[in-house]
Amino acid sequence: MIVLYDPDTLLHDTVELVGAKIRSALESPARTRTIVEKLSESGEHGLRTIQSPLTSDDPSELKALLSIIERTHGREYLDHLKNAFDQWRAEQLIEQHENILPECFVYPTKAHSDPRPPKDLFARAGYFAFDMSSGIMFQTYRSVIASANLASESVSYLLDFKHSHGAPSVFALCRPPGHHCDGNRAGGYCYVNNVAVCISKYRSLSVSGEFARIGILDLDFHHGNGTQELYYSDPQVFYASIHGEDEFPYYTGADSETGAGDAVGANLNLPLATGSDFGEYMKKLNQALIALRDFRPEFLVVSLGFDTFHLDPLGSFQISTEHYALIAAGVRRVLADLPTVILLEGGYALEHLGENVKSFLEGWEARMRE
Ligand code: OKP
Ligand code: ZN
Repeated sequence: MIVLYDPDTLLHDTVELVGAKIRSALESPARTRTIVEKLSESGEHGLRTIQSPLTSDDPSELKALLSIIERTHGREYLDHLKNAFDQWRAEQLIEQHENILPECFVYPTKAHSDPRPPKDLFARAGYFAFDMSSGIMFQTYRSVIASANLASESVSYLLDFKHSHGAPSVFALCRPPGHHCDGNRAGGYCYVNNVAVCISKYRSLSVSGEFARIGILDLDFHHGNGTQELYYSDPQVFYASIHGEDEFPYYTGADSETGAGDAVGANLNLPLATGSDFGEYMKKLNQALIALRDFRPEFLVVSLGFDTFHLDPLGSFQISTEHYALIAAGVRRVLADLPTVILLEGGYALEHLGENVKSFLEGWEARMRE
């Protein structure tokens, strides 16, 4: 399988709050570094390095990517991601090596439901975020753009390979991840929704365009609240997620959330009790796969998190390295002829992340050779 990587995704390196302490964020450049190292040493996966449009000589590449991202994210939000750090520097609120963390968040009031962006820089950091796991440092924007570009490029690769035999698939080593953010809010280490980038790109390139039926399978330990929100009323997009029950992001992910309007029935949440084992996980996975197959999508995006691993610091399922091959083969068995883009989301057990990714890719490809 083709694996896409961009060294610019290593630049973002921020902090998070744990208790009352500020620590290096678990979502770190070392995650991608260890995966790339593992995949290069085995050599059997087609690792390709992509150049971010921010470092390209051709300005039309950046313009094209931004126009895809802007189908999901507001201009003002994107400008905030791009400029907030420099604005804080100009006002001497922060040192070059420091990080912006939001503090005051928008919350429901009886007076109004949709407040305008505030002028105050501290307030703006909170307006454009829903939690404190979305720090902004001086190179955050470069990684966010590189990550979104990998998502976008994965769709180009996929469509180029459509004539090759069997259903093509591409794996993008996105970082930062994307499934927690919606159009105007960062959170849960996410800034731009890479799944949405794939979908917009697919709609812009494919023959079926806006009429394409698209499936999303979210296998990260955490519910993809951002992705769910973006497609909640979209009857062309089916979102299925297996995630830890009552875990972060806490306010979404219940099985009662089934979609809105014409899209009722196109959202499937399968919360799973913390501590669940592989057998319990596979029951939910098969439910998700059958629902996706019955939706008859022509294109699939997998949000792939490895924080379902038994040693993950942020997850609590009992899944081991060998299980990832079985999970991948299971997906491939039920959704056999679907062109698929796989996007990296979470996974924080650094010492095992590389081998877990390898196991997944081996399971995926073994199934393809049958
Ligand atoms: C992102 B993804 C430590 C708590 C971290 C955020 C979890 C984000 C998970 N301060 N809270 O879905 O893997
Ligand atoms: Zn996660």
